Amino acid sequence: MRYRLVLGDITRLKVDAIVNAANRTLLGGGGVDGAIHRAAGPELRETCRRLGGCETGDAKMTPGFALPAAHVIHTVGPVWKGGGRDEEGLLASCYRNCLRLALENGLRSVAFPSISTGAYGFPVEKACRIALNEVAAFVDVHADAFDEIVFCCFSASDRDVYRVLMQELGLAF
Ligand code: AR6
Repeated sequence: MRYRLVLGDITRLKVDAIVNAANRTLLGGGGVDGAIHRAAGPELRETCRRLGGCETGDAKMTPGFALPAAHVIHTVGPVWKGGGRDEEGLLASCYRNCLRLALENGLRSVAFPSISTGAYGFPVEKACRIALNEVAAFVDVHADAFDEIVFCCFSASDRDVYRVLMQELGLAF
C-alpha cells in the first residue's frame, strides 16, 4: 500500500475509483464535479439522476463511463460556515464513507480531490489534516485492502500543504 501525491486533473487518473466532490443533488456542478461529468460523458448524469441525491458526509458510487477510472465515488462535503456546524466531523465522514464503499466493492486504488476546499470554502490546511488522518486511520485498520491512495491537488500551493502534512504524519509517498 502506498500513498501518492499528484498535482493535476483527477479526471486523467487511471485508478479503480476517483472521488467526486459533488453537491447533494448529484446532478453536476462546477469545479471538480463539472470536470468529472464532462470527462465521463452524459451517461454519468443519467445514472446519478437515479441515485436520488446524497446527504452531506455520505457517499454513493457509479461507473466511470468514459473516464480512465473504472468508478466514481460521489461524496458531498460540508459548506464551511466558520467551523461551528460540525464541518470537520462531516468532512471526516466523507473520507470514511468513500473508503468504506471502495472496501465493500474491492476497489484497491482510490484518488481523492481536496473535498470542500473550493466552492465550499473549507480552509485547505484544516481539510488536508482531516483527509490524511481519516485515510491513514482507515488504511491502518484495513491494511491489505488497498494498493494505492492518491491525493490529487489542483494547485501547487495545495500540493505543498499536502506534502508538508504527509511528511509530518509519516505518510511516505
Ligand atoms: N482535478 C482535481 N481537483 C480539482 C479539479 C480537477 N479537475 N477541478 C477542481 N479541483 P470544488 P467543493 C479542486 O469547488 O469545494 C461544485 O460545483 C479545486 O481546486 O470542486 O467540495 C459541486 O457541484 C479544489 O481544490 O469542490 C458543489 O456544488 C477541490 O477540487 C461544490 O462545487 C474542491 O473544489 C462542491 O464544492
